[in-house]
Amino acid sequence: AEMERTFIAIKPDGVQRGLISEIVSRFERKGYKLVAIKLIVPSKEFAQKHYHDLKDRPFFNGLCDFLSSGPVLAMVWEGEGVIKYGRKLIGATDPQKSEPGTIRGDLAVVVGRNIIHGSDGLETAKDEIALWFEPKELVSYTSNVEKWVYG
Ligand code: DAT
Ligand code: MG
Repeated sequence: AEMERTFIAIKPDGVQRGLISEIVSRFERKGYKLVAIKLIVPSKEFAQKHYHDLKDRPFFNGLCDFLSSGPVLAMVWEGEGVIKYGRKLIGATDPQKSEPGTIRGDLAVVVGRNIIHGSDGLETAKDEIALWFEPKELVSYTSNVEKWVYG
């Protein structure tokens, strides 16, 4: 299998609303493998690094204040096509436009409180994993269900 890794984070709103298990279970049940997980409160400077691509957008400051306002559940998930399909599970950026059945479609209402982040491509996934995790925090292990998920 062509394994890839993506960075997924439950933002402070998702953590405060008690949606950790709901969100983790969607990735887990799909068949993806969890390779790193930690709960952290990012500083504002760290949030600005994470969202550096958006620094010229009018909502950038509020977005970084929000991301650094409380605990974030940072994760790395591994699987075939997990970067693109993870974004599908998450749904459109604006929950008003996210399809029902997606995480944001089912669990969020407005764009400023859309509960979850997922990397949008191979390069951003690499950069975001490197920003949030040290190499030793990424756990490589054999999942015994792999042969049943991938054949
Ligand atoms: P995504 O999180 O789907 O990758 P993005 O990278 O374009 O979306 O934006 C990052 C976050 O910024 C997004 O999850 C919520 C916030 N955001 C995006 N567009 C916004 C807007 N028009 N108003 C307020 N917040 C916005
Ligand atoms: Mg994005």
